[in-house]
Amino acid sequence: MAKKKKARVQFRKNRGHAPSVPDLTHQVRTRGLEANDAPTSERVSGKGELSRYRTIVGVEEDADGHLMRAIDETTTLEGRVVANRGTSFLVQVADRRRFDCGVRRVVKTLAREERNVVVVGDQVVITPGVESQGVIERVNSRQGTLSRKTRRGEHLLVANVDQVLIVVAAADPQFKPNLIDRYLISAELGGIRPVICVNKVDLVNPVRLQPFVGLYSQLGYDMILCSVPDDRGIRRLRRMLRDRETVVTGQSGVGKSTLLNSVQPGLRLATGEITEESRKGRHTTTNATLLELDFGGWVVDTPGVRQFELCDINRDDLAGYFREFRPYLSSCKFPSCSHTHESGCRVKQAVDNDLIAITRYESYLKLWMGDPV
Ligand SMILES: Nc1nc2c(ncn2[C@@H]2O[C@H](COP(=O)(O)OP(=O)(O)O)[C@@H](O)[C@H]2O)c(=O)[nH]1
Ligand SMILES: [Mg+2]
Ligand SMILES: [Zn+2]
Repeated sequence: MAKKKKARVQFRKNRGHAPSVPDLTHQVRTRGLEANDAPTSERVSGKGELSRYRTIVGVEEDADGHLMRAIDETTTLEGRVVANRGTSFLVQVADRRRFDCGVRRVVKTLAREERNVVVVGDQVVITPGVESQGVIERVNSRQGTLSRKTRRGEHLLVANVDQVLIVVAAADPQFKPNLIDRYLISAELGGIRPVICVNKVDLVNPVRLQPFVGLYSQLGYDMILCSVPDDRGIRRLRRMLRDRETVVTGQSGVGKSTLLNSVQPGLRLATGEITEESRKGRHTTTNATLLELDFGGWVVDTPGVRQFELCDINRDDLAGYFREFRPYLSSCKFPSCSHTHESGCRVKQAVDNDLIAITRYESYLKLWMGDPV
């Protein structure tokens, strides 16, 4: 450990910018400390040397907090938080071993807010211990997150996801286009690409779905029609999940687990059980679980989160989340138009002229009034 300390003192003598921490630790490990002992001019012995040198010198300039944790790569492992166990986190490392990890106190201290210090999906660095125990030493910065608003603030459900698979059923439970719109807004809020999956198409006459497929495709959303018994859409679904990090969301009973099992039988997710508890909406666990796909990528199952709450969305901003409303929003007669009852409302005119689908406008009204869908 003394060695590491010395390295840090040496870094402070230098100036410049480091692109990232891993480069630093790599340097320390492969070249030892001699790189820092020599004066600048002597290190610049070629282009490669120059860039490598720069990699080292900037370390203290990065005020990100990350550098404060000079992590010894020889004793740590990179991993992914796959589940939250309440007081600890399950972390999977590259060789698929899993460790039950606590969180180093300094990580909590460096975190901006205590609620979301570590969340499922985080890329972390751990020190493995005995008997599959470990300690989370660092949480890498997050790319895409999905959160739920609660009275106590934002609660991150999952980090580092690229897309949301919105699953609805063509029937059983009843097809609800309004629910799709609600999920689409959640995805837009989180900055995550939505994909709409209509499952159980074997239960209806496909002609009935045509208007909805047409509508959402025209709006530019990716849509996929599936039926597990008919093996319809499954191959395409697999392609859409490959090498991506996908959150699967949708009402209970629409077939999320069944779909995932047919995409990858090895997952063996429990299906069909609509427990008394979930019927009554008494699910207390909102913890996401990450499942790794054999063909590349991850899917996130979010039990107990039947719909993302939207209580924090400002009514005035709501219309902007309906992408086809946007061209009309600035030309309503009243600048503060709510597009619900006003005269001279361009949005309502567009609905009358079939330029905006009535079902989408209905969704808007429901959300505007704060109705449950
Ligand atoms: N007819 C039909 N039934 C399905 C299909 N997919 C799932 N189911 C059934 O729907 C029920 C609920 O499925 P499940 O996967 O548990 O839904 P989840 O709650 O969304 O995970 C189960 O009885 C499944 O067998 C499908 O494509 N067609
Ligand atoms: Mg399920
Ligand atoms: Zn208006």
